[in-house]
Amino acid sequence: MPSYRLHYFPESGNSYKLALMLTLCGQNFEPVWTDFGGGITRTAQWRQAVNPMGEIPVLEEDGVRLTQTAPILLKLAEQYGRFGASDKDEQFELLRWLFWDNHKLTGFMATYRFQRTFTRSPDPHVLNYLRKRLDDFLSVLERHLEQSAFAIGARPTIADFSMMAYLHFPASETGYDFATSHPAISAWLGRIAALPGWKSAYDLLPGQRLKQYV
Ligand SMILES: N[C@@H](CCC(=O)N[C@@H](CS)C(=O)NCC(=O)O)C(=O)O
Repeated sequence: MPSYRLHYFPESGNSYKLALMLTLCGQNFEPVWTDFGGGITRTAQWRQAVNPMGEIPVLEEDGVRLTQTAPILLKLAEQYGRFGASDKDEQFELLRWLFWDNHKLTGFMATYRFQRTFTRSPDPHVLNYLRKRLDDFLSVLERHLEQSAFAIGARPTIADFSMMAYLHFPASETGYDFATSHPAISAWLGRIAALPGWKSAYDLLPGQRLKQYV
């Protein structure tokens, strides 16, 4: 069984994607809390030693450092035979939603939440722009989940874990109360939270938290 070390910070939905997948596959990992708020990931030393891309998360598998959640999730799904695609058509759908999530949903939600909640005085024009884009992306997801129980069909996959990671944080952080604004997304989040062994980000990722300004 491989040994895992996850470099993370608790508010990182990207870290949560990997922590959740490992947990649901029955794998333990050593949590390596990283001082993202203190700016360590911007230092040349950290980039040289941990991740030249300057990003969290980093997953060490038997000492090999892996980055970028989408290919890591695909690798874990294949390795453990869980939450992946069962044929070529499903694989295409999985990649389609993973790419969309990285570019649109996670990309904008992570930025919006960070600016809104964890920075001292966010620029209202920037927040407004991000929120408008997000409203559109969330409506795309809402329409899709009105027709489909999970991202690519009737069972949960890594595409769901990728897309739900930033949406499951408290409304006080995301600025969205999905139960009111997006009932299909809210019901889907509930279906994922009901999976055996599911835990929230703040249950899986311990340690010092970023200061919240809202
Ligand atoms: N596409 C990357 C995104 C990783 C990412 O953006 N991580 C954030 C923290 S959750 C980060 O390190 N951001 C630093 C920056 O954008 O400069 C992945 O899926 O791993």
